[in-house]
Amino acid sequence: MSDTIYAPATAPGRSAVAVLRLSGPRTREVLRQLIGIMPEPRRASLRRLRDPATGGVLDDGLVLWFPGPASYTGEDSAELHLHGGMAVVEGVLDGLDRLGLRMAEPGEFTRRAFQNQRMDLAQAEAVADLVDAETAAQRQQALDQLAGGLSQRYGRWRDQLLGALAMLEAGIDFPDEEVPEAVANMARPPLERLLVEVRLALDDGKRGERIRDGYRVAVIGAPNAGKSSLINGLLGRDAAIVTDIAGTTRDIIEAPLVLAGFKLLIADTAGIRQSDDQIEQEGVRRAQVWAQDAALRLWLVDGAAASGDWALAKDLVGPDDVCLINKSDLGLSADGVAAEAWARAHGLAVQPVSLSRDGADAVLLDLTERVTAALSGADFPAATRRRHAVHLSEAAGHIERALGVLVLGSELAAEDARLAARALERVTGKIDPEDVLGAVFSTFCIGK
Ligand SMILES: Nc1nc2c(ncn2[C@@H]2O[C@H](COP(=O)(O)OP(=O)(O)O)[C@@H](O)[C@H]2O)c(=O)[nH]1
Ligand SMILES: [Mg+2]
Repeated sequence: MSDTIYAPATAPGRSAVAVLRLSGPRTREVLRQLIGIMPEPRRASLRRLRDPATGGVLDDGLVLWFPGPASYTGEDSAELHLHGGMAVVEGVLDGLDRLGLRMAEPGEFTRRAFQNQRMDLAQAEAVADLVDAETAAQRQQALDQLAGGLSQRYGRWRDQLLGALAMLEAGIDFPDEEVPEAVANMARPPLERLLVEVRLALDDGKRGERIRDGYRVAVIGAPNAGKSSLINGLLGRDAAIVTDIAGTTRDIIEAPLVLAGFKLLIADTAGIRQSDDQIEQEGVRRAQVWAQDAALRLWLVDGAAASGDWALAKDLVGPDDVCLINKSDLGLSADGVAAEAWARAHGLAVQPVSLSRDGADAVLLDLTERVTAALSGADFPAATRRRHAVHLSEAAGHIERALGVLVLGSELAAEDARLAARALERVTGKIDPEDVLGAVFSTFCIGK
């Protein structure tokens, strides 16, 4: 049986109200010692809390009593809504400690909810995501995941897989005559359909992860193209140093930006060029890595230059990226002409700007459209964390192998179908070992 835990559920520090939570078999007894007569279940009751040792008054507050199993954790639990002064909260925490209760680990309330089957692992992750949500899109995704949006998708795939598996297992039971072949032929179409569906879901541009973690936009280009000017224009503040000295920005400056309810992470990077300076070389290397991982690259070119520097960063961009030909106020020179021709030939969108004349506003509008198009979608995303995507592509691999060995007999294919089902089940935590659960719940805050 589990012990009884407690933790503040609100942020530490002075506040109007602070909430403490308790969960475990001793909750009822401890409440009685603090407040005397038990309140009605699930109704807020105003009570005087007293120190069980001295009888001294600790606070007047609202007490909520949630008898298990119909509670968040599935156990007997309670909430104390106290005045948010530090001495009040400290006093009650001390009292709970002296009564022999234990301070909860991060995520322990939700972990108990998971263990008592009040929610699955994907829903537990959604609780953490909701607590961390900073944008409307993050909030919506976390709420949908909490309501079962992700779990239902994986549950449906698993059911389809188990249907095919049942056919394969029937084939194993009839090892002679034409039956195995007939069975194998029956199992093929559902497995093929499932594989197509899973591959499609995986190929969604990491929509769910990018909503949760931020849509990463790398600003790249040769030194002096205007990268730092663009960052400052997009953020509306001086986040990066702008000078006419090439090589000023050496480390990556990452800044969050919210557009149309989506979180973006914009990075100012070191200008791409050959350099003997070790620090600058490292900066260029980091810029390249960041640019490769980004969802979108904004490639800046000094269009008024005629140095050939425009070509320094061209190997980092792809057809879905944007080429910004900067300094249009100075007129177009050889670099601008060459970059524009190259960019058009390679499928990039090309936009002339003058960042010293409010050019960032047009870029902001374009970014808003791009992030909305990239991250909106009808279905709940297949993965909102790397963990989900890893298990899903594992499942796809097994389904593919099952299809490949189908001609050799049902038995081999059944084994792979089973492994695919396992991989899907890991997402909702049906079969996860302790260490995986530990990794998930340790990222929670105390009191959740
Ligand atoms: N004339 C003109 N100068 C610009 C424009 N944008 C940036 N600059 C100047 O170009 C220089 C380099 O800009 P910066 O943003 O530091 O470039 P970075 O090295 O790519 O980060 C600075 O002196 C800026 O003031 C522009 O649109 N027109
Ligand atoms: Mg710079």
